[in-house]
Amino acid sequence: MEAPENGGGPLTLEQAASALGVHYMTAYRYIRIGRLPAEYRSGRWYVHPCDLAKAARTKRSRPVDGASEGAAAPVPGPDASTPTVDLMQDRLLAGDAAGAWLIVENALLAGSPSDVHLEVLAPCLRRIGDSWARGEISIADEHRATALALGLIGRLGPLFARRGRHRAGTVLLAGAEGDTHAIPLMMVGDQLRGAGFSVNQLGADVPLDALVATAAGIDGLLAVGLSASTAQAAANAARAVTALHRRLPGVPVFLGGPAVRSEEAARELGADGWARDAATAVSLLTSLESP
Ligand code: B12
Repeated sequence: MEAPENGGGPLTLEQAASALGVHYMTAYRYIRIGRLPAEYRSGRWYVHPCDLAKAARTKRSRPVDGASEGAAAPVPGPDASTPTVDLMQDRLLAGDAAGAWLIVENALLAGSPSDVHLEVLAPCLRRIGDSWARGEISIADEHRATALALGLIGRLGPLFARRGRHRAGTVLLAGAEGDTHAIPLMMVGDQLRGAGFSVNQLGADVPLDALVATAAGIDGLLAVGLSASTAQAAANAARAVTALHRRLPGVPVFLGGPAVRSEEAARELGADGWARDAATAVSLLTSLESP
């Protein structure tokens, strides 16, 4: 990185880009995704020289906009605290839809849409939920971030479209009655579709009678997947499992979600199986096809 010649005062975007050795549009993207702190005054961006070193270090060790820097940022492991997850958390909490989408685009250069779900958005949302639970952010902050994450997941959805052979049978997905958490189901549904399953997605908070009636009306129902994020939802899911087994014997019912922590816990609630995340859910459903 070249030392900027401006006497230590704030740098224009062009000066900052030149000091970093990148195109000014790249520097602008660094600002949008929170990698380069900057101030917007009278229609121009200004960067403090002491913030340049941080952006330059990140550029060498883990490029965020791989398209312009040669290599894409590696997609982090599950729940890892990495620059990608940090940056996404920062942009979600700032309510910056464009900046958050840039991070998604960059992560897609290094990994699949499934990686973006499981290794960027899911850990980020969990961290945001934990911050709220610790009282570090307000419920409004959490809601803003969640609304933005829902938009990102919606934009990623078509990328899971599967060309070629589709698998036989339909998987019915639903949130347990009283459970308003829809994102886990969206991720599981998209990933099952990506693996070639037909998915009938009912979303969050499905009343028990409506769930059973819908399941009974599906030709070639392969399995039902229920999600539970709270203890009350897990109790309601157990009732749903019993009702589904009674009405549709032979159709397996799977459980997942943060309130069902293990295979053992799922079995205790009457379920036929459990998956810790959407990728494992795909393996579970796939195993039904190949005895
Ligand atoms: C976003 C969010 C909300 C949003 C949901 C918006 C929406 N449209 O989805 C809103 C604001 C509505 C909300 C409400 C509440 N929430 Co909330 N929420 C969250 C948060 C921050 C993120 C959830 C999420 O999307 N996670 C990311 C997903 C992808 O991860 P996941 O849920 O683990 O899902 C994966 C696996 O579990 C698995 N999986 C999930 N379902 C299934 C199903 C099947 C069949 C299979 C096979 C696999 C599977 O695959 C998924 C993808 O890999 C979490 C924090 C957290 N730790 O998760 C809290 C969290 C879940 N909420 C919590 C709480 C307490 C609440 C409220 C009670 C708060 C309140 N006092 O009002 C209410 C509950 C209302 C209700 N009756 O349901 C707690 C739950 C604690 C508990 N176990 O009881 C959490 C953990 C926050 C915390 N740290 O305390 N919440």
